[in-house]
Amino acid sequence: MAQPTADYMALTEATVPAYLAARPALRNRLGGTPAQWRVREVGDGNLNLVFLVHGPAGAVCVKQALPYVRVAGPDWQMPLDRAYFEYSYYERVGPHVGALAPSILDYDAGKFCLVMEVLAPHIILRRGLIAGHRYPGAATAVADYIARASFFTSDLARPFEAKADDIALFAGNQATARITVDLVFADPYRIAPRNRWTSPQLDDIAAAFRADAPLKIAAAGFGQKYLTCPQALLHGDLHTGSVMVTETDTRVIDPEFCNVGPIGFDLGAFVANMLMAYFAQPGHAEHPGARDDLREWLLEQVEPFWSQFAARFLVLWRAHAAGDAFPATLFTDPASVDALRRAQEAFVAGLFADTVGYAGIEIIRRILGFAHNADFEAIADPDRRAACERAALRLAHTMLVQPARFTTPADLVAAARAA
Ligand code: SR1
Ligand code: MG
Repeated sequence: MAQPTADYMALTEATVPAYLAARPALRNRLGGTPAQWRVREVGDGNLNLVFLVHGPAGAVCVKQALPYVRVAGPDWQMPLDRAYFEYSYYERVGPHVGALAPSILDYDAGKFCLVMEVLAPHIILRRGLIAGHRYPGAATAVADYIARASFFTSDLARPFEAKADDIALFAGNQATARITVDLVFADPYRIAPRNRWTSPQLDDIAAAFRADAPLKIAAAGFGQKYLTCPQALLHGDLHTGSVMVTETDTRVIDPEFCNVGPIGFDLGAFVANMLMAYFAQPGHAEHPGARDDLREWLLEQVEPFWSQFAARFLVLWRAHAAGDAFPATLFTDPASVDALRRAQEAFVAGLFADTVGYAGIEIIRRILGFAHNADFEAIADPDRRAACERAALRLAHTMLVQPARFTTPADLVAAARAA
């Protein structure tokens, strides 16, 4: 399944119309004739082709896996089956998150092609933040998404057999997990050919991190947890580039790095990317202070993000405890109900600790590793960029080596300000 089949060919703007015309439901959705369809390849992520196709009656988005890492070129080969895992993830999570995910219209196993609704007039959250916009409901919508997706795929909501099936299925998504294992948890802390950073400005801190034993132990511990703690089905790459927004609507996309793992991994990815947006704002400011209000707003998102996640997760747990973990039948008398409430709160507090750790790791890998993010990359002046990145790295370091300092979102906000 992973390698190109006889049926596989990478689509182009020229071949997409014939491809869609042969799939009746998609042809009908677009309307008219293939000659009338407008096709644009818009993929700007690291891995895939993405085509937007507009016809007289409607539109579709076609996402196709390439047999290599797009941003690196054909020398970095990559199996195609990430498209299948992305489709499988949507199948499982879609019913629980509803309109927080795009509607999936078609999956073609031969061409490793996923077809979904076009999200318009949505834009990528990261791009909107770089442009200086605010999206009032985005952080809480993503929190809601993670709470629903993780709770309903955990042992709290389902018999263990269902999660065991997910573990077995998504264990096959090894190519993306390998990328995470290397690029997120290891490479930023060692000399690795794919690493890069703003140099020479950050040479000192990159070297210091590589020599920092407590930091490496902390990062490796979270790496081990990523591999050994199958709490729920994860999105696996939930940064601000995986969220599309309007002023009033939020959708989570691109779950091809999905696997079963610790819930804090998704939470931490989102928090880290909001924090990086915060640290990057001075680099985008048209004049000193021009982005101060937006910066403040970005920091203020951490608290409602966390509160929404925690509240939603606990509400779901209290209402839908149908799984083999903490069987509801054990907690019916008042003393047990009370004890369960305390255990639930302790569990969520543990998720917060994981969130802080995984957020620190995400920040470090986006600045010192291979896959950088546009928040910093779009700052043309390297001195200015490095100043923003250094502040983010300082915070990330504290998050990993002094985790006891972070028990509430307010701790995180205060430390970000101080950094
Ligand atoms: C080679 S892929 C690099 C990164 O892009 C994806 O979006 C993931 O974040 C991955 O780590
Ligand atoms: Mg992606």
